[in-house]
Amino acid sequence: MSKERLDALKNAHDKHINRVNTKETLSNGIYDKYTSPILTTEHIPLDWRYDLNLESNKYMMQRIGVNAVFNSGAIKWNDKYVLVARVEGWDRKSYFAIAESPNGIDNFKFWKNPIVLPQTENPDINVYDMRLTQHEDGWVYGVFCTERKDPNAPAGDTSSAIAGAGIVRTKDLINWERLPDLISKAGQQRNVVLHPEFVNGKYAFYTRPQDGFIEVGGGGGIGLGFVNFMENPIVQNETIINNKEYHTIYEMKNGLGPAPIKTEDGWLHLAHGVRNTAAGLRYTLYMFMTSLEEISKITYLPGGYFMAPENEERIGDVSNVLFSNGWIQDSDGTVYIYYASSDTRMHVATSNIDRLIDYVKNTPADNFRSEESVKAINALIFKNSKTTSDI
Ligand code: M1P
Repeated sequence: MSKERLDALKNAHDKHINRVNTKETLSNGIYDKYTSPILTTEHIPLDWRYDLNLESNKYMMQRIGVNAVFNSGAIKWNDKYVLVARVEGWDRKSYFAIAESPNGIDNFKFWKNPIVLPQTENPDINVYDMRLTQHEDGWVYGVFCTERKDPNAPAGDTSSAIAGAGIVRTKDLINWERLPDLISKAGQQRNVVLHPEFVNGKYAFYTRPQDGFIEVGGGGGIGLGFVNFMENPIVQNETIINNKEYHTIYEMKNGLGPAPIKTEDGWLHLAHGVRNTAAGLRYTLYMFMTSLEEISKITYLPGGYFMAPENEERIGDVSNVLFSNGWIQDSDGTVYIYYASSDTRMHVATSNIDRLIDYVKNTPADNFRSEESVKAINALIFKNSKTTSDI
């Protein structure tokens, strides 16, 4: 009986990880989405979850469960599309695990073991959302959120936590060296990302200072600060470069996604914006571009969201959420945008550098009032009336 069950589990798992993913038809022209998620709990190897010995597991029951696979860093490595996924167990603890695909779209398979993350003197309680940066200093850095119980929480408060930025680096994605956590003036930090180049000889970090664990409070916005030495990462001159703003898709908070991509026109950024609704927080993705000469200067900021949860993406552990902390630019200009839906599963969308530059440059900016939005539509209708006669 359990032998049959084991065979059935193996078959189902093989089918799942070898499933072909196809492009959805008729996209919005900005990017293409795909019909299937690329990483789910079903992708987790059976030997991470089951005791495969029929004697010690006569019912072939799952011994260790996985609740969700989401928010993944991404890198092209040895010709493979590699994700450092956030895997969350039934016990609520997240950890990192690497999955790779030959084409970036499907056939993602986890490496043999999850990453064993070295610890600092103050061990992490929970870790998540690693951003990978291939830095010009020769290292691949992983910057992630490390969460620990708030030592000042009143007795009986068993939820208050402090979020900070943990840092690791590697040259092979196998051996990870832990560096000290980022030190900044903000009470808490999440969504911290390392810029891939030195700026005036310093490391540049995008930050998201916040007063509380969920609420950014009086702070917030995407910040930029500088660090002299990664071995002693103290952020200096942290300033906000992209603030939260009333009546936008990032009214309540925002945070940078993956490390930016360098183009001839500027640095392309992908970020998430959060607004409140009667049904809770809604997370969507947006883009902006910064100047090559002055990376703190935003040169283009399209209005509204770039990507929002659709159909089944809307539903999950934390519904109505899209979150991205990984993308890959290929040598032919293709950009693989890896995003998670509703803190539950991973997806891919594809675009290319030219399309994304066109998007950030030519999408009307948010002018913060309905009347202005109508003006933008009417300007487009007018332009079309002059240029198109046969639609
Ligand atoms: O639940 C949605 C997201 O919430 C957090 O993002 P932020 O710090 O911007 O609110 C993160 O915990 C992220 O992992 C999660 O997907």
